[in-house]
This record gives sequence, C-alpha cells and structure tokens, in this order.
Amino acid sequence: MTAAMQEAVIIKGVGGFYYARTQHGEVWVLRAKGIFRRQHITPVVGDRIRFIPSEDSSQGWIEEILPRQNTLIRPPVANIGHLIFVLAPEPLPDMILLDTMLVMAQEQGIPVVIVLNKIDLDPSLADTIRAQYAKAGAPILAVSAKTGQGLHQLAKVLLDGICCFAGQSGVGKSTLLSAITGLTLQAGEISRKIARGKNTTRHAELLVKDGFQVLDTAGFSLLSLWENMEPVALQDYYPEFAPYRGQCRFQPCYHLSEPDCAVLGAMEAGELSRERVARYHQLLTKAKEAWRNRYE
Ligand SMILES: Nc1nc2c(ncn2[C@@H]2O[C@H](COP(=O)(O)OP(=O)(O)O)[C@@H](O)[C@H]2O)c(=O)[nH]1
Ligand SMILES: [Mg+2]
Ligand SMILES: [Zn+2]
Repeated sequence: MTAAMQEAVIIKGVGGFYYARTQHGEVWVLRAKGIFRRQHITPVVGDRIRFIPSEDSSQGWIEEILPRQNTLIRPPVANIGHLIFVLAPEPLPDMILLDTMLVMAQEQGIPVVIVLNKIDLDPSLADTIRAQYAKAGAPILAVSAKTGQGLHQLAKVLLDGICCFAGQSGVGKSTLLSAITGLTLQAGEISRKIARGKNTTRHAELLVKDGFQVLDTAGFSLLSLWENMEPVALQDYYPEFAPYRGQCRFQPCYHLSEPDCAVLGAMEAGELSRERVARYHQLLTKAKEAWRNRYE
C-alpha cells in the first residue's frame, strides 16, 4: 500500500535534498524524482510540492511541483507574495534601486510594498516618496522600528504569503523583521557588484514562524532583469504611464524627447512625477546598453 500524497513548501535545498514543510509544521527531507531532471526542472525554495512520505523515515520523493506564481533566479525562489522594499531618511535613499526593484517585481507579478522606516528621524520623507510614487502601483507604509509606529500594518502584510525584504544596507530591514517576528535576516545586501554581473552562489532559505514566511535573503541580483528586457518594454512596468498608452505621436515611443509625447506632456502638466520620469530615462539607458551587449 502506498502512503497518501501530501503537500508541503520547500524551505531549503542542500545538495540535492529538499527540506519541505507541511502546513502542520512537519519538515520532510525529500529528493526530486528523475523526471524533473530530465525536464530540466529544479525545485526551488518557495515551491509548493506534493510528495509521498516513506513509511519508515522522514524522507521521501517529490512527485509534483505545483504551478509557480512567480520566480526569481538569483537566488532561485518561487511564489513570493510580497516584496518589502525598505528605505529610510538615512542612509540617503537610492531611488534607482527602488525603481529597478519595482520594474523587476512588476515583470514577475510580485506586489511591492514600499516601507519608509526610521520615520522618527524625519517625517518629511513620507511626503517626498508619496509625491513620487502615489501612482507607481505600490502601497506606501511609514513606520519606525524604534517607536513601533506602523508595525502593526506591516505585520499584516508579512502574514500574507511569502515575503522578502529588499533595500540598501542600514535602512533597518533586520531590525524591522526581528521587531515584528523575532526572525533574523541573513547578512548580505543586494550589492552593486552583484548587479554588475558577478555570480553569487548564495541560496535562500524560507524562515517560518507564527504564520510568517520570510525569505532570509536581503536582496536579489537584478542582472537577470536587464539581460531579458527589450528596452521598449521598460515603460510597460510603469503603471502611471498606462493612461497615456497609444497617445504619443510616434509608435513606439520611448518617452525620451520625442515631439508630442503624451508621457512627457503629462509630466510637464504635473500629472507625472518629474523625478520618476528622469529615473526612467536612466533605466532606459541601462536597458539599451544591456540589450546591445546581451550576446557577449
Ligand atoms: N532611528 C531609528 N533607527 C533605526 C530604526 N530601525 C533601525 N534603525 C537603526 O538602523 C541601523 C541599521 O539597521 P539594520 O536593521 O541593521 O539595517 P539593515 O542593514 O537594513 O538590516 C541600526 O543601527 C538600527 O538600530 C528606526 O525605526 N529608527
Ligand atoms: Mg540586515
Ligand atoms: Zn511618448
């Protein structure tokens, strides 16, 4: 008699073994059947899988990987519910990093929540960010890990599916996470070096506690984003540009300096943030460069 199939989430992968957690909190050590290898499918952290437990141990075989909602490849993870992008009055906000993350997340269909931490230091940052990101498709939460302001709302987001943190070093990601969940983030931030093309072998782990599921990584390599994006598609990941689609004189239009461009017109009319559009131009340059060099 074969045991009944069970469902679990992969929390870690080590040397061909996958640690999978059932909803009852049991952790099984599983291996992937040869069929996955033949199909070039590797189970990743966050995957929801079905497995048949062996009857005499806590081992077993992964029989099925359920369809993924989204995937990121460096580190490899799947089924992220929210990306929590943290910024603060200090260190000085890196808005290009935020905009790049928003593009990457949009491209993968991952909802982003922008978290302004250390609001105790300078409440005016919230106004600046709201002015630039009100139409960018991501809710904005002003919080302080120090005073506790807004942590209740952030906790609600963290309880909704798998979450991962992103943002510069020093903005307070670890402090926020441990204040809310008691969990500890791995050191290591998203780095410009990684973004420029160095490979990283780091693997993610899913931390689970009291209904929270958080990836221990504090960032993702953004390299893969530019490797695969046609520059003209970049604008599609700016939700605030959508109302002007098809209204420019030239088609396609990069909204760079073309005459009768509806996006630039909206910016001049104050409907779109000048700063966001200027950074879109910077990212466009980057996307074009990466696209030209993609076969190198
Ligand atoms: N004033 C203030 N300082 C904070 C707050 N949150 C974190 N910090 C401080 O910011 C520094 C960096 O925090 P950390 O969690 O290590 O940042 P991470 O690199 O993003 O993980 C630490 O000294 C924290 O004590 C906050 O809400 N207000
Ligand atoms: Mg940290
Ligand atoms: Zn245009």
